[in-house]
Amino acid sequence: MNKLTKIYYISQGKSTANHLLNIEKVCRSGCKLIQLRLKNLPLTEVLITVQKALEICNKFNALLIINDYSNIVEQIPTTGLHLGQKDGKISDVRNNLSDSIIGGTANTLEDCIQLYKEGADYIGLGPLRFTPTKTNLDPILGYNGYKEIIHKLDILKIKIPIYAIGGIVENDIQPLLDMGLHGVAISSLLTQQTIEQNKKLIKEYE
Ligand code: TZP
Ligand code: MG
Repeated sequence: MNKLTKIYYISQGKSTANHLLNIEKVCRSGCKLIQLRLKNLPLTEVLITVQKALEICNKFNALLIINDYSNIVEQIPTTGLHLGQKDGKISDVRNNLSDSIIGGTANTLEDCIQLYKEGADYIGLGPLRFTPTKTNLDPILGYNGYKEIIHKLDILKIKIPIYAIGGIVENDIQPLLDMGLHGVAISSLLTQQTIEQNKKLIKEYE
């Protein structure tokens, strides 16, 4: 089965305990692709949280992708890695992470081409619209931004799974998939909805 499912959860929370509760809830809802996105925390707390997140994901047979910490992913080859634009090059870590899925963040066509050349397994392209979930948000793409970038990648014959990200609501999902996006990376919607609502949404895009 392709591990890169259409619905990709990006964790959020006021504390690491809250991140873990949200991850458990979204796993319980049937999501099989989870990113642990921790910011500005001491390494020991990150390590402990990664272990706990991994236990939850393993229990639900979901793939855990860790944002930022390539050293941790090296120690746990069953996890994947996501690198933001300022987090180093995928090509620099690829050799040590031959078994892991590695994704990168993009905001422009040029970013996508670069990530493709570096050997990314997927791209998170965004933001679709404003979202309070991420600080220092890149310029907003809107539907037209995605259409233009996907069209140009098509002309260049560059094929790579691309996830739309940023402020995504349920009504965006089908139009984005129809545009040629591989999937959607969502934080707030899945964090805020009930498990029942999430189950219905995730089942629809299995
Ligand atoms: N990168 C671009 S937007 C974003 C990230 C991590 C946050 C997406 O969260 P939400 O709550 O679905 O807008
Ligand atoms: Mg990052």
